[in-house]
Amino acid sequence: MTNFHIRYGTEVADALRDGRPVVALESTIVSHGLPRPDNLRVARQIEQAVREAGAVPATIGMVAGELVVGLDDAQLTRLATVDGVSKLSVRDLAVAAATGADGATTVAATSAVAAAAGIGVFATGGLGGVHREAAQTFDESADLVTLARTPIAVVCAGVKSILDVGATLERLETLGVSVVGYRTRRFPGFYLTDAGFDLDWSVDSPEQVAAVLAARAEQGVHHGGLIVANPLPVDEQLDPALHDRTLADGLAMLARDGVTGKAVTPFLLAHFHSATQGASLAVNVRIILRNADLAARIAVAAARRPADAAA
Ligand code: PSU
Ligand code: MN
Repeated sequence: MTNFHIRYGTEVADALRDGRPVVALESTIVSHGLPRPDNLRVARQIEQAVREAGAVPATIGMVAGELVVGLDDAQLTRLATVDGVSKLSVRDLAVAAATGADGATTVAATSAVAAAAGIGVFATGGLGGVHREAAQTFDESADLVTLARTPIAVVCAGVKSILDVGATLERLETLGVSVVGYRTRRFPGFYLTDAGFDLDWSVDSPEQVAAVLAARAEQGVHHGGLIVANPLPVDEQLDPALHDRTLADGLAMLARDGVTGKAVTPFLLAHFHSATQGASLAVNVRIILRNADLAARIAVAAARRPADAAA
């Protein structure tokens, strides 16, 4: 390797140069969040959803130490199928590059890299947040502090219900991360439509999100992340009773097996996928496809505004 610069997929490089809409996508959901072999198929479907809504997908990840914005199909396949792909947060990016690792970027790392690449909109499933028991374990996702300093719109279905949602919303407020509901004033809980908390703000259209981004740019005030919380329709959520049972079992297994650190989130997601016989997987896929579609429509609306509104 000659240098550690970001590598761009050709299509993404062209779109960024021409000011066409681009949507960043994370790779941890592919390598660690979804089971094989569905993960690769879903990763391609997510990109397709972005394309169908008129934007260029830029899935971000690290291949043999190269930080890539816009993985090609061979690179995506590699991160979805080989063993030993590391889960990379922001703090891991340089170490992984210098040691030539294969790695998948979390919400935190994807946001940071996308913003550095000049991409203003990112679609994911659910953010990381404050874990239950965090008062003892101090387990709070780096997604939160990274979004505090990273100017990017993140379309997600709230934070996973495996977390302490109330504590996560409090931390987002402290950290100055904007949170708006998409056509709702209730914060979604990923698998569940409503996590039980009110939101101060709601937006009704991709154009309105683009207007928020434009207002940020024009006000000149430094802003970090803008969370656009896009809930599943009630009839598409995971059955709440099944959800509650599965979560209780998963948390007990976590304690029994002594799982800690960055293994916690993949462990709980895998438990949900197996314990619900794929019901949570189907919900997870619907969430991410809907978010990819909305993020692409936001990127299109932002690119249509006269100034560089996505900056
Ligand atoms: N949401 C999902 N699947 C995932 C994740 C989130 O539906 O795999 C990943 C994201 O990459 C997120 C990470 O940034 O989990 C959070 O991990 P942690 O709690 O260790 O920060
Ligand atoms: Mn953690």
